Amino acid sequence: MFAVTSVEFRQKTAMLPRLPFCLLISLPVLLVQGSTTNSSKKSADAPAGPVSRPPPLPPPPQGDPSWTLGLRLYQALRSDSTSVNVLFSPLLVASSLGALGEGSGGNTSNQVQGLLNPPSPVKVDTQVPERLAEALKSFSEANGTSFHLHASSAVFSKQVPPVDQAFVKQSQTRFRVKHQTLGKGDSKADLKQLQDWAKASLSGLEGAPLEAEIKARAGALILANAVRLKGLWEREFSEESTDRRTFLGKKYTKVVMMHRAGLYRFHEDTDNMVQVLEAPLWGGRASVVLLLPFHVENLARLEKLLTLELLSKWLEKASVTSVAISLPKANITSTLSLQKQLVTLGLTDAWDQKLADFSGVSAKSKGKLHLGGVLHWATLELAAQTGKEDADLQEEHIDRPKLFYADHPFILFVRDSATGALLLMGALDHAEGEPLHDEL
Ligand SMILES: *[C@@H]1O[C@H](CO)[C@@H](O)[C@H](O)[C@H]1NC(C)=O
Ligand SMILES: *[C@@H]1O[C@H](CO)[C@@H](O)[C@H](O)[C@H]1NC(C)=O
Ligand SMILES: *[C@@H]1O[C@H](CO)[C@@H](O)[C@H](O)[C@H]1NC(C)=O
Ligand SMILES: CC(=O)N[C@H]1CO[C@H](CO)[C@@H](O)[C@@H]1O
Repeated sequence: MFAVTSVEFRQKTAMLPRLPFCLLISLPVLLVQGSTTNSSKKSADAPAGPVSRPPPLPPPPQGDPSWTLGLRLYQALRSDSTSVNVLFSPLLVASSLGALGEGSGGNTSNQVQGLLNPPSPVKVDTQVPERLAEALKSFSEANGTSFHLHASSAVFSKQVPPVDQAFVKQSQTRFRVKHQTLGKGDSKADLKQLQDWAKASLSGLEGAPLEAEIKARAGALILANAVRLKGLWEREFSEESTDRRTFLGKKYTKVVMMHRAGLYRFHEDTDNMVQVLEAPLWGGRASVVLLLPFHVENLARLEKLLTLELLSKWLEKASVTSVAISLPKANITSTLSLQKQLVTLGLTDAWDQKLADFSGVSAKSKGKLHLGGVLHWATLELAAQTGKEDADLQEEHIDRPKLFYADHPFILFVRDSATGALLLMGALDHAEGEPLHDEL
């Protein structure tokens, strides 16, 4: 039933002059293999399965606190041109800031609100805490179905006055932020404690090293988030581990590419020269959105274009299309200290012992309690697996697929289908692999 032929692929690929010649020859074969891998299994007796119709679109990014914060934070991080492979959870950062906001007053509180609401004129959405709590719940319920997720948030305190128990309880039940105490040791001991927490939160995985220094003075509050996700596709990709191709990132490297031809939400913005693809994860509770420039380039041009309006438009325009996808098998791992970026975005008073108002965290907070750090550990695994092998999926009728060949840097999002919230945002600029010396 698959209308995919090598001839069609050759015609397609021949129109892409940037692809090295060696890829032109072998790509069609692999894609066809990928698309036909056990497609016959379900075709005989499969009636209209539960996933036969495209599920309804999630709520758009505009107006969602995780997207509002996520996009601004992403752009602040990427304004540093040395940034490589950034990844973070806008939902977890927003929730931790939301918890802190509940413990703050005055200008500190206003500045936190400013991060979670659309900019000038700040229109405060009183539903922000509820929205965040609902999104956290939705993602946690998708764990084990659409992805394997490990996620923790904590507020560490260093030699602080007694902390209000109502704040502790509210942070934990609503925002899933646990209160932890940093020991009396020096900054080296603090760092060790934080890194051990991150490692345990990532279920034993060693995150990337933290570049920033941690100097927690007495009265410091440190927000920490750790997230590790492995997505499980609705439909499996094929991979041939011995078949290595070139990823044209910061450095050219040899990587394993995964392939699949199928029906996906897809949009091509020819003015901005970017392809937008949304691939559902198993069970339909979440999806991965990829933004890929038409040609090999670093992501700076695309990043300057990004606004919530444009993203919402792209996601809305994406329609079910035959697409032949190739993705690198890769991990994106990133450890971040977000102080500089949050200051740039307007969170200024919280860091200053004299200006910070954390009266909701402790009654005796004046002149002492302040924000000492916002740390973030994240890792995402891009692999070929699906959620369940014998999912009752309908056969797809693929016709002259568009090529989505991600052999160069792309931006990626993981969003929740029910609430539309943004669990992860990141960029793959460099894929680990054997370096290629004779650059093409
Ligand atoms: C809050 O910020 C405004 C504007 O920056 C400033 O005029 C005011 O004094 C601040 N209030 C407090 C309590 O610090
Ligand atoms: C997801 O499920 C795994 C395995 O059951 C569990 O270890 C992990 O803590 C869960 N993650 C979250 C965020 O609940
Ligand atoms: C990604 O990380 C996982 C877990 O550490 C590992 O098993 C896998 O081999 C890694 N994938 C790649 C492509 O390096
Ligand atoms: C290409 C391939 O893997 N084909 C397999 C599909 O599944 C049937 C049984 O369900 C196998 O017999 C085929 O070998």
